[in-house]
Order: sequence, then structure tokens, then C-alpha cells
Amino acid sequence: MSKLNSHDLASETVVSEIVGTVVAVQANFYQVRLDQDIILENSSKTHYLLCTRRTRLKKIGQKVMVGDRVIIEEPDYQDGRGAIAQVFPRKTELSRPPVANAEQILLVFALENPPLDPWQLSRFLVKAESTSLSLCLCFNKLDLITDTQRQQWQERLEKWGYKPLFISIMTDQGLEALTDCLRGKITILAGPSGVGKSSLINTLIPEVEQRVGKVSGKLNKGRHTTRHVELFELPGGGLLADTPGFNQPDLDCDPQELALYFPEAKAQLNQGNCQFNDCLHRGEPNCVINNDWERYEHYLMFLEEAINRQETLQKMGDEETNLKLKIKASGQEYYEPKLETKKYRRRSRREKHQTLQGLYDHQSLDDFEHDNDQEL
Ligand SMILES: Nc1nc2c(ncn2[C@@H]2O[C@H](COP(=O)(O)OP(=O)(O)O)[C@@H](O)[C@H]2O)c(=O)[nH]1
Ligand SMILES: [Mg+2]
Ligand SMILES: [Zn+2]
Repeated sequence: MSKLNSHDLASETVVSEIVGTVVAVQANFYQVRLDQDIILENSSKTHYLLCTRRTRLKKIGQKVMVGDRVIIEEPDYQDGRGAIAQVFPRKTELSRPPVANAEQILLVFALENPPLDPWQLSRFLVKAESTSLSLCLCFNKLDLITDTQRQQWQERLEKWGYKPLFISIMTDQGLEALTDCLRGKITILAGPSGVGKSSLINTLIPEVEQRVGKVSGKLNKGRHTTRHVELFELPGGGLLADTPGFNQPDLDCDPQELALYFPEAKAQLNQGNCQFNDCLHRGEPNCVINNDWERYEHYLMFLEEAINRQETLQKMGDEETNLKLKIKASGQEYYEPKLETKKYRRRSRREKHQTLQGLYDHQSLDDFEHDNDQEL
């Protein structure tokens, strides 16, 4: 898909166009990593331009996101400035975190400290499976468990339908395989806090100076919010999107689709058809999914959650209520009066976009809305 290599470059670039990737966005400024190094008069190189967006793009409502491939006009290499004139069509688009052209999710969990919680892992996996992105599952802190334990986890996860990478950032184990998996792609880094995500970035990108998101004060302001996504440039090629940690993603998928997000259930569905089209696979006659798999229990719990969510939303629709379902940082749901403002309508349009909503700190949502206003 969106491999950022010279091949793609050739197909996108017409003669002397200046093409790059947006690696950081804040307010009306865009940090763009140029595809080609620019040699300055004093023979030093530059890779980055701080850009504004052409008024024409604003007029047609063309948003610019981190990960976007763009054409730059009127570059001033000495000052490191430019203007974004055009945005290439996106291959993928996530709204939370707001990243364009991401290809995969790197889901990191620790084997110990914090201990690996299968139920939490399942939740993250289902959330990741519900996007169109591919998934790379990685278990860190291999140094804290025995080889037998590792074997057990591996066998268990294979039954779930996964082949995880086992790594230890502390002892450098498994990092080559991981680097291979990240090469040339835009990857979204995800996982609960404390598992080693920041350590991983620091290890893969040895010099802090190489942090793509390292920009001037103005751009730095919103750093730890959902809205602000940084793309880190990997030495072997590829970009890694750093995002705030989160502990429990909310599952907002359609109950009917949930089974598809469990590979071991999906495999059973591929073998045949259930008698009922709307089968939810909990003991209906002639259902093709049996209950002989470890995560069946997780499936039933998530299913109940998805059904409850759907019923709540339906009820709200039926009563034409003016309430809007919101979720607190604790995961608790509550209702808030809907504001029929322009702001609200814009937001809801956005929400149709593919989303990793719930993978990130809910406390930052207000911040997201606020920044969004500035953006549009
Ligand atoms: N034993 C061990 N500890 C690790 C490893 N990787 C990270 N840690 C530790 O785990 C803690 C949390 O790491 P951090 O990178 O902040 O996790 P994050 O919250 O996911 O960003 C830190 O104390 C790290 O030193 C590892 O491979 N082995
Ligand atoms: Mg961290
Ligand atoms: Zn069924």
C-alpha cells in the first residue's frame, strides 16, 4: 500500500514537483518531511519544511492530516518554509488518532510488569481488527519470563489466530524482526501504558534529535493530547505514530460483525453458513461457531456490550432525544445535551470516518474538538 519508497515517489511525482509527507500538525502549521534531501547554499542538507496551507485548499475544505502526502509550492529552503498546494488522495484515514495513510497497527503488550491480561489483550485485538489496518502484535519484556512461559503464550496466541513477535527492549531481543515489520510503512503504535512504547521509540530512534515531531514551541504546545500525533522517522525507513497510552478501548462495533474480529471465530464462519442470517452465535440452531475456543467467553461479553450500546443508541433515535452519549475517562457512559451547532454537525461528519476511538484518552476529546475548530 503506502510504502514510502522511491517507486511510489516516481509514480506520484510529475517532473519537478516537491513532494513530502506531513509529520506534525498544529493549528495552521504543518511540518513536512520532503522525499528528497535539499542541499542548501552552504552545502548543508534539509529534510523538513514548516508549511502553511494554501487558501485555495481552505476554501475547498481540504483538510491536511499527519501522514498526508502533499505537494509543496514556493519553498524557501534557507528559511525552511513552504506552502501546501495539494493533498494526494488518502489510502486510509483514521480520525482518532487523526492519521492518514497508516498501513498497520503495532500493538504492544508486556508479558510481565504489568502482567499480561488476556481479557484486556482481547479488547485491544478486537478494536484493532475492527479497522481496515493490518496488525502486528508484539510482546515486550521477554527478559522477565522463562522460556517455558514464552512457549505457553505462543501456543495460546496461535490458537487465537496470532503469531506474536516476542521482544525485550532491555536485552535487544527480537528487535530485528520488529524493524523488518515496520520498514517503509506508516505504523500506529498502540497498547496500554507501562508496556514499553516510549522505550521502544527511544531504542528504534537512537538520537532524540531524529524525532520528527521535534518542532518549535508553537507546534509543541499540544503534544500530549489525542489531537497531536507525532510521526517518528525510523532509521530503516517508515514512520511510527506515537499516541497517548490508553487502558481500555471501547468497542463500538455492530454486534453482527463482532465475530469477524476474532480470527478463530472467523475461520469457523468461513467453513459454512449459520442457519439464521442474523445469527449472533450464542447457541442458535445450526450455528457454525462452536463454543470450543478459549475466547468464546470474551466474545459473549463483548457481544453483550455491543448489543447494549446499539439498543441505547436506537432508543435515543426512537425518542428523538436531545441527548448525546458520551464516555468518561473511567469508561462510564453518560448523556449530555446535544448542541445543534455548526460545530456539532462538523464533528459528526468526521465521526463517520474510520476510527480507533476509545484507544485513546477520553480526557483529550474536548481538546480534539477544540483543535478541530481551528483547523476547519
Ligand atoms: N524488564 C523490562 N522492562 C522494560 C522493557 N522495556 C521497557 N521496560 C520498562 O517498562 C517501564 C515502562 O516503559 P515505557 O516505555 O514508559 O512504557 P509506555 O508507557 O508504554 O510508554 C519502564 O520502566 C521501562 O524501563 C523490557 O524489555 N524489559
Ligand atoms: Mg509512554
Ligand atoms: Zn452462528
